[in-house]
Amino acid sequence: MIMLVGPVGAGKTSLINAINNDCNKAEKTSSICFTNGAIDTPGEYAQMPRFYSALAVTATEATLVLMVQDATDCRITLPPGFTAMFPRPVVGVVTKIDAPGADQEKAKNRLLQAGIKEPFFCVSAYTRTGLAELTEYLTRKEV
Ligand SMILES: Nc1nc2c(ncn2[C@@H]2O[C@H](COP(=O)(O)OP(=O)(O)OP(=O)(O)O)[C@@H](O)[C@H]2O)c(=O)[nH]1
Ligand SMILES: [Mg+2]
Repeated sequence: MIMLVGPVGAGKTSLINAINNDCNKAEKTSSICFTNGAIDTPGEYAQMPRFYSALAVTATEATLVLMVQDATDCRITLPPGFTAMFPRPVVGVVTKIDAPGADQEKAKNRLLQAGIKEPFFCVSAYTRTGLAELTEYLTRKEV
C-alpha cells in the first residue's frame, strides 16, 4: 500500500486515479482516506505542523510513501527534512510535467530539500507520461 503526501493541489488524488486507470476527475481531499488501494491525504496535512503526527501514524499502514511536488508550483511548502518524519521509505514524485511552465529541475530540488533521495519519478496524470516507470517501480517493490 502506498501513501501520498504533498501540498494542496499537488495532484495526489489525480495520480492515484491515473495509476488505477480511473477516469474520474479528482475531488478535493478533505480527510485521510483509503482509496483505490492507496492512502490519500489532504494537502493541508503536509502544510500544517499540527497534522504531521497524523501523517506519521497513518504511514505505518503503508509500505511506501510518495512525496508529491507540483512541477508548476515550486514555492517552498514542504519543510526541510520532511521525509525523516516517516517510518517508511519515501520516494519523490514530480507531477503535472505536461503543464505550461512546468519546471522539473526546480521541483526535484524542492524534493531534495525535503530529504528525498533517488529515485525520482516525473509524471503527468493527464498525458500519462512517466506513469509506466512509476507503476513498474511500485510493482517491483511489491507495494
Ligand atoms: N496539467 C495537469 N494538471 C493536473 C495533473 N494532475 C492534477 N492536475 C490538476 O491539479 C488540480 C489538483 O489536483 P488534485 O489531484 O485534486 O490534487 P491533490 O494533491 O489531491 O489536492 P488536495 O486534495 O487538495 O490535497 C486539479 O485541477 C487537477 O486537474 C497533471 O498531471 N497535469
Ligand atoms: Mg486530493
